Amino acid sequence: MASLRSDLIKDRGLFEKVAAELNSRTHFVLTCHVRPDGDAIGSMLGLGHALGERGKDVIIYSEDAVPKNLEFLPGTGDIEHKLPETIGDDVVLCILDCGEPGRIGSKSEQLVEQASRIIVLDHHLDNGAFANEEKALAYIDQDFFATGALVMLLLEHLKWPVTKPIATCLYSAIITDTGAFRHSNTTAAAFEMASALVEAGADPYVISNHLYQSYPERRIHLLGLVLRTLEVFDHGRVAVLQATPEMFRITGAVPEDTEDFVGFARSIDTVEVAVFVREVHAGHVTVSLRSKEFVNVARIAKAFGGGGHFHAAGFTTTGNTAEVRDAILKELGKLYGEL
Ligand SMILES: [Mn+2]
Repeated sequence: MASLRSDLIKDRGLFEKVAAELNSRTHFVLTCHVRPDGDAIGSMLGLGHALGERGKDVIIYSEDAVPKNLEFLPGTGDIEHKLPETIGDDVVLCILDCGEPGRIGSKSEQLVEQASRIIVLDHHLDNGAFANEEKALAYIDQDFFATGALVMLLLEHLKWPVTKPIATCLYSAIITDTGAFRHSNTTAAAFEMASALVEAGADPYVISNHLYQSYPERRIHLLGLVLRTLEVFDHGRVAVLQATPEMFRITGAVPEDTEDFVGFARSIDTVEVAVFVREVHAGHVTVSLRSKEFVNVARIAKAFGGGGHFHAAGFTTTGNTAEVRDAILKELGKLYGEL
């Protein structure tokens, strides 16, 4: 039986070109998008370990710090957060989980200019940012559930061994981007590849404990206060949670502590649209929006200058939490009527 995962490669020619470059070149700079997540860090480190084990010279660069719950991934201590003036001659720049140079951060122009070759491995919507860049090979396919999966297929194609550190990084990438196999992108191939990574040494229990069971206590104190703000509208179709500056002050929590709070609003059976309104400093509000089926929350976010995907979007604005909540409900009514 053909492997489910080899069916994922649609552009064999491009895929093989990318693999050949990884194989033949010796100097690499690996990077990913700002505010990196498990797929960005996991795919970058997974590829970094593999290249390093082939004796290649690898710099791993992320403008932003590694989130606390990802610090366990092998190699995070070697990630550079400052870039030297020049990255050297004949360097291949590999951009992972990011198809837009601007999303690398403030050093994107320097990196793109100084690289002699650019490899883009990504699964976000391709806006053609590298289409006219002659030195770029951009393998971008939205049907991939994680960039880490694309990295794994390249390593298999090259017959490079998937060691335990590589397996740990790539498994974490897949877990993160499939929402631990709960998102709509979860396929049989995702399970097949995760299974192969567990065989190669990834420990699902240890990794899940790091990813989902290692929060600071203050997060749960903040969550307690936030859950008490729950309001539902439109016969339970819309749920809103809020965090005020006072809640952050009382609990000592920081913005990162609110990761996926919107998921608690979304988890109500009747809910179609979930809203989390976060005001860390008075007057500055960040909003997370989620939907389950038919509401395109990116349209709502766009009305406030933000963006995102159909089922997950967000924006920042000014005002207090109550004002912003009212404005969102009004916009939702304008776009969809009563849900
Ligand atoms: Mn990703």
